[in-house]
Amino acid sequence: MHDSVDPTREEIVTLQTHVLQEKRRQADASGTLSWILSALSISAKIIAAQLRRARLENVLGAAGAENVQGEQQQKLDVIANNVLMRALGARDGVMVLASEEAAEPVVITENHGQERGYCVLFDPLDGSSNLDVAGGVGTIFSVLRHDRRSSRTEDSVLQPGDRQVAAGYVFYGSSTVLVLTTGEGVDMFVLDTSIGAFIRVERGLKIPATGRCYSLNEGNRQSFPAGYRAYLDWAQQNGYSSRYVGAMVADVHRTLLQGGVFMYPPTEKAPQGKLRLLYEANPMAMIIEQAGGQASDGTGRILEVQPTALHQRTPVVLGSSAEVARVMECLVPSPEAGAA
Ligand code: AHM
Ligand code: MG
Repeated sequence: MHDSVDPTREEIVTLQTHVLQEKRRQADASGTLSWILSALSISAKIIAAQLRRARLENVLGAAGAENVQGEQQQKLDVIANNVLMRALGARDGVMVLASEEAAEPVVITENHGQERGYCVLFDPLDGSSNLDVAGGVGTIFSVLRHDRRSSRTEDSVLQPGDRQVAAGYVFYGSSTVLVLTTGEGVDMFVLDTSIGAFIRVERGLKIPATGRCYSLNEGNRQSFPAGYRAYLDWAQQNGYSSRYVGAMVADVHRTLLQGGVFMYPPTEKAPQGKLRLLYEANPMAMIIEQAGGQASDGTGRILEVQPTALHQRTPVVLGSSAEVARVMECLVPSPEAGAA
């Protein structure tokens, strides 16, 4: 007999439905977080549409200004940033927005006493140097509950990553994929452009425990600390593959699905690495940990780092548990290994 699947068991769940279901599960939810996630979803759809038409509408290339990190802003960095600022800035309960593209946090609601405010931090268009070659790029976001103990409203963004209430990214690749955690596992959605909705394609996503692949900018090898060079020697002697897109979202997405380790080590030019703690490393670390992997800054958990500045950088080592552990062994040799 033909082994048919009962269609009533094959739910169709959009991101919107998913967020409503989550809200119902978290009995105390005011609905504010749902509104924020819906603003992020709308932003992702607008940005995805803009990206597809970028070459046709001549919005590729530099915007002519540098951002606060001294990097050339692409026109699409500015467009994506404006979309997110508009979509999120209008939502009730958003206290502070912070972006890679803005020097300071933007205070939306100057009301320190408000009960249920949130801070949303984002990198509007990560990997934007890939845009001119139609490469993969992404949006990364982190949501924190507003900390009423902070001395100024804007300082509330300076919380360790383990206080994130939601985090995720949107990968604009051959399809547009949104990966989300609200602290109870990781779910994945794909944009169905024919109906304009993100459809859930994976629940409780788990990263493979191992993966024979490393991902980092090997062109910087000469200036990596010795431990990273030792790891690369070990990986190459053991038949590992190398994969590097140069857009964190694309590299982390592949690592999440296929296993392996993604790294951005310290270099001579960038002694703290290149990636930003609050809106790149923290949200990715939460996703990876929620999927059963590990995320380290080379000494300890990224999510435990107490931030001191909005745009501070951190080294990043994240991915499959066994692979991160292997890198850590090379970075912090065990006393026995040293004695041998
Ligand atoms: P961006 O946020 O300005 O685009 O920079 C971050 C990007 C990451 O996506 C990627 O992992 C890294 O920079 C690549 O840097 P490099 O070219 O030094 O390898
Ligand atoms: Mg970035």
